[in-house]
Amino acid sequence: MSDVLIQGGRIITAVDDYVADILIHDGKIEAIGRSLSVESAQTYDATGLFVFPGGVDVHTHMESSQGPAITCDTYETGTISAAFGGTTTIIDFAQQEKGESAKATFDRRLELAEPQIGIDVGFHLILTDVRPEVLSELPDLINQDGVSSFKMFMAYPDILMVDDASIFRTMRTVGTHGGMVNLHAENGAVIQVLIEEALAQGNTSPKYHALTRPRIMEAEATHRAIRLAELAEIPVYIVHLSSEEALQVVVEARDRGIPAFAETCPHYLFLTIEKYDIPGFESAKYVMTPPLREHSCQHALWRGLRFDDLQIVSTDHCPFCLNEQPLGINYSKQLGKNDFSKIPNGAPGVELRLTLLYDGGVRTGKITLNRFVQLVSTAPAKMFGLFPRKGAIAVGSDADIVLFDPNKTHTLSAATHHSRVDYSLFEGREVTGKVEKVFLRGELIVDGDRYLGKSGKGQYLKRSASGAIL
Ligand code: DUC
Ligand code: ZN
Ligand code: ZN
Repeated sequence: MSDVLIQGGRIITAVDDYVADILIHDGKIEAIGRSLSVESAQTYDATGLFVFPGGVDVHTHMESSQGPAITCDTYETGTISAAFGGTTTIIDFAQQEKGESAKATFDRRLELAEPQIGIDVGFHLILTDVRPEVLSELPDLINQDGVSSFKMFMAYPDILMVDDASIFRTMRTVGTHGGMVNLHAENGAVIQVLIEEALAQGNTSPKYHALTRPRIMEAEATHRAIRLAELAEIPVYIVHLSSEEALQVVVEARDRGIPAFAETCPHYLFLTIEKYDIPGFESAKYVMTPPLREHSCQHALWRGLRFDDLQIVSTDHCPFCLNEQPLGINYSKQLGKNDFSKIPNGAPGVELRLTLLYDGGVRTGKITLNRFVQLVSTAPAKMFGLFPRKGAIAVGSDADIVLFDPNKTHTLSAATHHSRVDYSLFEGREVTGKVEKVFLRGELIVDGDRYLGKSGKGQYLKRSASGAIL
């Protein structure tokens, strides 16, 4: 592979902002300086563009089962979509089947993903069946396989939910080896009561998805998760935090010095609960968990992002088509046409994270440019054991680089995105700031509208157990 030289761009990292050239050799950043020149290098002019480290999205669900439903992006299409959005690393999920060993779960997922991925990929392991023999496998997964984070659900009884004892046992085991526990924090048992009550009253429309998942039940589970972690003396990471009340719990813990961390997602920052008032089944597009919240929560979330009470913006890309055709009913929200509790939970977004957060966060003055890079790249890489290989523009780091035009205005639409999903949460929204070129380990994989990457060229990332200390 020939050397690559990116000239004259404005390099923005989590802490820096300066104009310089970047020389790439063998997929790594070899040198950063003024007026670099290497005759044999393939040269790109980045004058007038921002140069970001590749995005790191630590929460995606590619070809992932949810009961009878399957997310509609394969590892191939999902990683292409991510690449167009300036994301060069995802951490996806390997979900344990009941009775399955943790190692078999990981092996099965890696085998499925590896030939397809166009960007680099790691896995969190979702534990659904915390038997003693499963716990005894976790140290090797952390230390040998590079799976250093484990997700559990406090929601979805009888399907995914694990009890507090299982969470606590996992925390103790994982903590001893420097791993991280991620929690979907909602009180699943109480939510189940509310769902049954709603259905018994004949309330079957998508809106009841939101009405049966109250903010204080997210806060209750968040509190429980953090207290369990406190007792186990390990850090804890709350996924897809959506509500002001849950955030208050995180803030309170952090103020006491507890290593509690959390992410939020663009849909909670830019969309509100009113979407469920759209008539008919169209509002099923917005059925994700937790649901969209009231506008007041958005103020709290932005404040959390600014003050580092929230550390990461991930997408929770979990796409299901609105329509049954062409992919089939199992890829579609139509599974819940007559019963909101059967609508597959999740929404797309892996392609939009950088542009949305730049347009709606940086350009509006809610966060700084450096904070933007911290939230979408550097902090996720640090939190999940990938830094400084990922999340940095520094000598020796992987040359995962995004050239971003801060002035280009474009309109978001399902007609132009690269996911297989048949809708966009942000259809018709005009945004300013666009990914122009994306390099993965020095190779140009996105050039404007052209995809130049290849399936299988992405690498599985063994992550270190560092985590947590940002
Ligand atoms: N939780 C997720 O993290 N993703 C999709 C659905 C859910 O409940
Ligand atoms: Zn979840
Ligand atoms: Zn998710």
